[in-house]
Amino acid sequence: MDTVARFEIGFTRYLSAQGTASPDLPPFARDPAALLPLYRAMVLTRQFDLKAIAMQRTGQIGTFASALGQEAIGVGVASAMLPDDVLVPSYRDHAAQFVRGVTMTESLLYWGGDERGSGFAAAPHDFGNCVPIGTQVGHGAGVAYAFQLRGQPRVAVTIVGDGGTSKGDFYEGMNMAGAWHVPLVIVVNNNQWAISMPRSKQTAAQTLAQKAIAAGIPGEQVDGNDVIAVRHRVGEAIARARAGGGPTLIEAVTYRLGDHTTADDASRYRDDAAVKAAWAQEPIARLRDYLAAQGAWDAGREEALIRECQQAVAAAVDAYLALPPPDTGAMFDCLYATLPAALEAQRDMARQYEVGQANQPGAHHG
Ligand SMILES: Cc1ncc(C[n+]2csc(CCOP(=O)(O)OP(=O)(O)O)c2C)c(N)n1
Ligand SMILES: [Mg+2]
Repeated sequence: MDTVARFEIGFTRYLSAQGTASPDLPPFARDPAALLPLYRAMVLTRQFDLKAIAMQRTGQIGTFASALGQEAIGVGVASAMLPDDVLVPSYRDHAAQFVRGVTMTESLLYWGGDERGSGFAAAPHDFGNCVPIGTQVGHGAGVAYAFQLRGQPRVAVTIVGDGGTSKGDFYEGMNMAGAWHVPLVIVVNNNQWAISMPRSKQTAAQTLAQKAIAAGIPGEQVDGNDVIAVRHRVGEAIARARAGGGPTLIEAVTYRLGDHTTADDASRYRDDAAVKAAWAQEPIARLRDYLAAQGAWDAGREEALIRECQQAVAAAVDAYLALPPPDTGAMFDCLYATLPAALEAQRDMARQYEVGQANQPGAHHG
């Protein structure tokens, strides 16, 4: 048999788990001071996650999906984008959203079940959170196709989970992006789990990056716990897409250190030892160690940063709690261009139960 094609999957890491850097750092990362905003964004996300989980536990928001351990993916991806690019996220991408200018208050509104949490003042073209697994890849391909048709030098960036790559939507979206040669970057957050389903049981493929090969587009892996690698490789893919070079798939290898969401208890299906081992790889400590070794960080600055982030989170929570409730009709407004009659009836009924509504059924003393 002759060989008609040959493929390879590359892997990029600059920052080791011990916080040492390889000598060939990309230009943006050569000045440690330039890495401080990335570090801050990761720390802020972690502080936000802690608070959001506490808020779910006390009934102030609904179910919440933490990004614990995966902060480098969101921060690396979003910091490689231009403001005019469009982020098409999953539900675990608030690290990326915050870098894009989405506020923590908007994120809390989303998790509080409020429609106002799906529109972002500072990133008006970015998509809202996508909960159906993998469908955002098709949305991203469509956005990128629109950019191509309009001749705009913009790039769509979508983030999908490892589990999402087992879905038809993923293959279909990626296939169209390849066939149309559109400016789309697909980032796979391979956090090793799709709720309780481990990566090993989701696919027989050796890497998730190689799924790109079938779509005729470049696929590669990066260490998803190395913010420098994520930012650099995603940046290269974005630059290529912007220049007309078509889509790329980047698999960022990381680990979901927390539960799937606040509705999950991961201790029921996974080993403490594996989680402990994964903590030794996590993204924030390695960048902190690197910055400290460069003389760009110390305990005093760490303490001040944590305090500053906690204050920013607290202010966002205050703003969230102070907002008057949305209009009762709002939850129906964004569903259809024209609301079907059955939902119209539900909306009318919901209005009758509005707090403060004089003719509320059950408001006998009104
Ligand atoms: C179409 C669809 N099927 C099933 C679900 C239920 N579900 C929610 S999260 C999840 C696992 C997703 O895993 P992964 O893509 O790896 O993302 P992660 O949660 O790890 O970020 C599933 C199956 C869903 N939301 N959408
Ligand atoms: Mg996953």
